[in-house]
Amino acid sequence: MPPLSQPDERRLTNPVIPGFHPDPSVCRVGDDYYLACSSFEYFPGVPLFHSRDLVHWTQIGNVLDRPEQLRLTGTWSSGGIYAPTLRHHDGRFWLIVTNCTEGGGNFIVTATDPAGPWSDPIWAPGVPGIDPDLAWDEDGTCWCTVAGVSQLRIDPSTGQTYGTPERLWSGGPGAKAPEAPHLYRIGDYWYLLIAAGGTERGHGVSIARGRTPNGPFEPCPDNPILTHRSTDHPVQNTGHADLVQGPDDSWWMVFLGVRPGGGTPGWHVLGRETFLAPVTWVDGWPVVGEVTLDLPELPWPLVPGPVEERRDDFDHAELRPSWISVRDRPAELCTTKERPGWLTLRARGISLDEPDVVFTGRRQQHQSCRARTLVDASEGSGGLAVRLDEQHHYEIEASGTQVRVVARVGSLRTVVAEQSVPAGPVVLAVTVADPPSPHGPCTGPDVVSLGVEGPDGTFNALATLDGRYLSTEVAGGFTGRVIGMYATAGAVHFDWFDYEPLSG
Ligand code: 6LW
Repeated sequence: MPPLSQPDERRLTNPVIPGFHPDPSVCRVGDDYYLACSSFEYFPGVPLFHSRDLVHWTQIGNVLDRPEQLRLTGTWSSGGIYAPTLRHHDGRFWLIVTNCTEGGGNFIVTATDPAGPWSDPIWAPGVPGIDPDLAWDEDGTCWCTVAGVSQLRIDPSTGQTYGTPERLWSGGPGAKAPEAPHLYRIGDYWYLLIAAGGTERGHGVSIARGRTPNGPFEPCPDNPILTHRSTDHPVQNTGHADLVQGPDDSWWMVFLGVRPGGGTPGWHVLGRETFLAPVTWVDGWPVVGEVTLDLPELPWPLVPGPVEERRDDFDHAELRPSWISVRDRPAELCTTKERPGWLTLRARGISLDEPDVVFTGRRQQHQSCRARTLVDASEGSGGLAVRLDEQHHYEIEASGTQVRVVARVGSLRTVVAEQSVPAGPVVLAVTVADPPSPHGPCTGPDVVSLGVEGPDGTFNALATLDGRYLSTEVAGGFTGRVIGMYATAGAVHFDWFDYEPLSG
């Protein structure tokens, strides 16, 4: 394959954490910043990032990486883990989060090192609903505020709640889904930051302030303080935010947004991503600066962290933290120990349509990219898939000396192309690229080509498919595309996996 130009990942660009990384919650401890996101039906759950400059974020682990912490049995797509709040208090990291799976609920985990290990869950059955927040007042009382927006007192070390939830704020007139509350003591006020308008094109961020953590709260006269509703801004659905101070103590906001592509109504395929915007204060209210794809120069030194190697050779016993599986990842079904230097997946179901498919992938983080993997399918069937959920995925699957491209869109499932390949390991490849010009109102956001590589590295596309069917606007839900390896029969071995960004 010819060499491809690589984008410079050290530029000051938004999103600061691209790909399906929604509901960011951030906290600062001295010179270090930590940020956690939602993870839904994927295991391990709650990716955790570290930064020293708010722009370059390195994933240092996953908060929920043991089955005792995270049971996703029976979880539907976009069920599971919603909207964590990450805080540092009294020398410990505290994370409160919701498992929306039946039998789940709200729970707290704690750690002294954010890279882990995190504790087993401390369940808080008295906390209703979703989007829990933790805030401590001056006398050490901890308040848990949830979507709605209501609040109750909690002992975070036991999960015990006191009293019944008190309604704090409806989010203002006409705003549906008041959610994602975060409560902060800033100067003389307690500020209640929320999202409102729903997590789609109407999304926004509003704020209110009061003299106590329990209100009464006075809404900001300029609410919503952030929204891109009814604009043609390239970043849409902006909302679900958290506030943080930069190294120079200036204020910043992390929030989720999407980058729709194609004609009308626009399709976003990477899920909800984490963005950064500057905040100033006017008359005791935060004012959110312009959201730009090229961030302004920062008044503090940049500290780029380690960047993940594009190739994973599967030479280590533990998988990188960016690898995620659907629902669970039992060692007997996903291991690098069986054939050293290879990842072995052992099938449990018979297709990617099943919610407990054995699939290990990474988020698609760039609007154009290429993924490749060397597969030995002599003992089974499996391959390389672009997955939005169990009903929306494209894959190229090898089985002995046959490869085929399968497309699943809603209730339709089609074998799009089939071809014989020589016996032995084969390189399967997927390229996501801009749709062909000219663009019209009906043009999709991108095209997904699936094929095999010849011995000289030439890419032979078996099929090129419209990317809109693997978008949130078609599939629904809260996640984004994940590209990865899977097994649908027997054992399938993967020697390496490459992911190359071809654009931002
Ligand atoms: C989350 C809610 C939201 O619980 O979407 O955009 C939900 N905001 O706050 C799922 O991520």
